[in-house]
Amino acid sequence: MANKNKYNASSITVLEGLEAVRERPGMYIGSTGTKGLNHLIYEIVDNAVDEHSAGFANEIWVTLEADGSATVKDNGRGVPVDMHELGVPAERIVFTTLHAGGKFDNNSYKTSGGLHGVGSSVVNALSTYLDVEVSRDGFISHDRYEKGLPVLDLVDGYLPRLGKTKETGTKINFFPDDTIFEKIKFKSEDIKSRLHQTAYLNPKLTIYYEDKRIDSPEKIKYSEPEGIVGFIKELNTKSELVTDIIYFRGSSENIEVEVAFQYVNEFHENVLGFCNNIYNAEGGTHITGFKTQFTTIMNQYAREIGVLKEKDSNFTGSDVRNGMTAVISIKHPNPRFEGQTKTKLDNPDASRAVSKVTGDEVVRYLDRNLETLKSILSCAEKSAKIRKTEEKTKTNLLTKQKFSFDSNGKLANCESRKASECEIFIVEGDSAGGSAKTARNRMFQAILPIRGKILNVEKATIDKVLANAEIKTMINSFGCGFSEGYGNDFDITKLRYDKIIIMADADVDGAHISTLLLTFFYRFMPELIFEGHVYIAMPPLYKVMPSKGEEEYLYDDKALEKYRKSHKGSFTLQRYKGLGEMDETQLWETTLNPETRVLKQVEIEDARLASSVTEMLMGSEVPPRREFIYKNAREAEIDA
Ligand code: TSJ
Repeated sequence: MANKNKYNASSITVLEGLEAVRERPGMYIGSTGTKGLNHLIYEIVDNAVDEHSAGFANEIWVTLEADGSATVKDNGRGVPVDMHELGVPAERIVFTTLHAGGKFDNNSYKTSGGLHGVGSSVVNALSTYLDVEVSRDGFISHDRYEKGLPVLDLVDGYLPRLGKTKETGTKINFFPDDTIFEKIKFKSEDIKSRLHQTAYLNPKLTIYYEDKRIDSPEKIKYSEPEGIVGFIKELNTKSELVTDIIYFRGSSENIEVEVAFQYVNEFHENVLGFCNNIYNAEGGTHITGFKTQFTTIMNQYAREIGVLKEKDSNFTGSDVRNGMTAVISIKHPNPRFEGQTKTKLDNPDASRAVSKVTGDEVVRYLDRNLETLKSILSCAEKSAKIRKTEEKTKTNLLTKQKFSFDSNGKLANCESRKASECEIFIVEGDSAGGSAKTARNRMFQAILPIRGKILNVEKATIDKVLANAEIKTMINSFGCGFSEGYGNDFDITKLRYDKIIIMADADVDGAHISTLLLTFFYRFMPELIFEGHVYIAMPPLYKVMPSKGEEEYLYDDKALEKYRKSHKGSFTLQRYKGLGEMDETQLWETTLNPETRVLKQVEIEDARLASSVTEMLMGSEVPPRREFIYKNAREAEIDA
């Protein structure tokens, strides 16, 4: 052992803790794919944001270094470096103890939520090295870890010092461990969008982003002094506005509540919840507190000004939110999360606090802004009207079309009735559908060919959606109904297939179809995505047949480039333009056979993204559309 300062009484537990992280990384960061990798940066940045929330840092620098490491720096007080329990500098507790924080920490709004906020020690455990520089008390103190363990000797009980300074702050540089992560290339688009979101949620914070991995480094300054009002502006940039942005804040039960919302001329709602700067994909008590209170208020107003008469029934919650874009951001001293992905806020006091502040402030605003009140109520009236006709349409459709299990015209069902082993492939085009029907294992694989482009459900009203032949067939094949703002008939326990696999060509049209299908699932059957039932088949782009050696399928241009570089000798290259070009054996090997195929499991962010870009994709401007699809169609993370 190189030195005696590295290990002491507490290091046994440290080793055990860090070993647990390295053995089961997914438990701590969600996955070992690109998403989990990016989480390392978010986790470190969240610490700097905490320092900002505590009132001490107003600038954060995030740099993706040319060598593949990441640097995060703030101008806060600097992590304490003085001796802590058992002769360890406090800084080492932060980086080696799971769930550190709280002990010597008087910041009451620690970001801790779900997979996030797991502690800098997790990042440390999953990095080949992590280097720390703390500027405080006049010195720059240095520390360094390898695979989570400290490698520097203390000097008279102090961390080694790199020099003197008048500044204060913390700087971390780390390199993700490539024996843990499938890939170690941070995804700039995801990181930028997360940093931008953080800037919206912290209007007094400036974040400097730089990507030095590319030839001409990209530098971006994220500063959003308008806060969540700016966030709403961005979310609504492409929409026709119906009201001004309504903004209010307040606090109750030691919880800070901040809300901004605006109505646009569209038939859906987009209500986003954040707790301590973390997005709550599954919503939670802050959202329900807002919704319940808002519905009550709007029904009271509607009766007061006579929009609803005595005999009329109340507006539903989704009526009064028809066209609403909202951001609800709360700061909670002790958040708890539940749900599939542990992103659903669970604290009952959050519901009460948001409800209280919303009750006071919305009434204060609308009493003074009658035009806005009328606009909102007219959105609600439109919604109620459509809802009532649609309720009829829906009952008609569903009663007329309760199909028996396999009487769906084009569905080639599988023989098994055990949902847990069954798969359904949604295949674009009749010819590919035909080949897939022959190639499949009919025991457990069903094929549903769909023709052309299914309806864009973001644009259509529900009766149009339900009248669409492809969509009707899908709903009936899956067997679990569907849910929409106007009622929920969805029952996931009735789902007939464990995997719903979208199979489309690896080209622009294919990407478009996938986007439309994801939008449909996201809007009408979101549980399918939440519970991980939706997949995208990743057919290969190429097959290489070397004069010596084994044939191989290659899934993107990068793989081909790599193959060209690493492969010596000649080879024949076959390029697949579409699924239709593969023979049955090839289709079986590359796309159908569970042993050899490549599938991407759809995550809720993919679907949200699909939903928000559908409009862009459907628009008439051709250039951005192509660019988007090309960029995203093949960047997908592949889970073999
Ligand atoms: F910058 C950064 F993102 F890399 C980063 C900053 C990473 C990590 C793991 C921590 C921090 C960080 C921590 N910035 N600022 C702090 N502040 C403290 O840890 C701190 C400082 C002073 C006191 C105090 O009570 O005097 C308490 C705390 C928690």
